[in-house]
Amino acid sequence: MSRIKLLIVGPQKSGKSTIANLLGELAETPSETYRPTVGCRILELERDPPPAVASFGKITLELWDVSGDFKYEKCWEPIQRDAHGLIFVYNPAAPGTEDILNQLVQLFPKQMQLAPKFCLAIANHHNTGGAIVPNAPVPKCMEALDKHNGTAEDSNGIFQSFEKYLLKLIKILGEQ
Ligand SMILES: Nc1nc2c(ncn2[C@@H]2O[C@H](COP(=O)(O)OP(=O)(O)O)[C@@H](O)[C@H]2O)c(=O)[nH]1
Ligand SMILES: [Mg+2]
Repeated sequence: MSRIKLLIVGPQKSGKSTIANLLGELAETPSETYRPTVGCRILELERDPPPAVASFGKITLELWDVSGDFKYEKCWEPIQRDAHGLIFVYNPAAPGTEDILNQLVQLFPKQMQLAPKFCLAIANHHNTGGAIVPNAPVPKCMEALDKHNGTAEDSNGIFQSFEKYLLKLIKILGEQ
């Protein structure tokens, strides 16, 4: 049995909890009402290992859905302990997104000494009513990361990108 701890971080209202619920199979569609996450929420799910890394044994995935509100900044260091990967969720059209991402990059992967290969960036354009904006500029600090472009409405797309990222992560962790 292996345990993998992943943090989901990003600006407020970018869709972190929506995507965490989707990946954790708690909800298939976004909720109508916005409920800000208080501090952090942990979702735990069990997975069979991908066939390519069967030696890894059963996997317990911990998804830590971290509030993007800077009033919880003091909690971020303990939250980061023993995390294996990081998923950024951001809404490219929301004002101030790039500035907040720049700060979060310093406070999370840099602080945790996590290389870009351990990170995934999900650009969630949910304010467009589900339409994907293919040419939205990618914030500079997200350029080196694996990326997914889409909203929770395209749950298959999110699952595919997540599985690809997870497989890569498991392979790297298996080699360490
Ligand atoms: N339609 C749609 N709404 C979304 C999506 N992601 C987030 N939302 C809505 O945007 C608001 C904020 O989402 P939430 O996941 O709570 O953001 P968080 O603050 O980053 O955790 C909520 O009202 C969600 O229902 C999405 O992919 N599609
Ligand atoms: Mg939330």
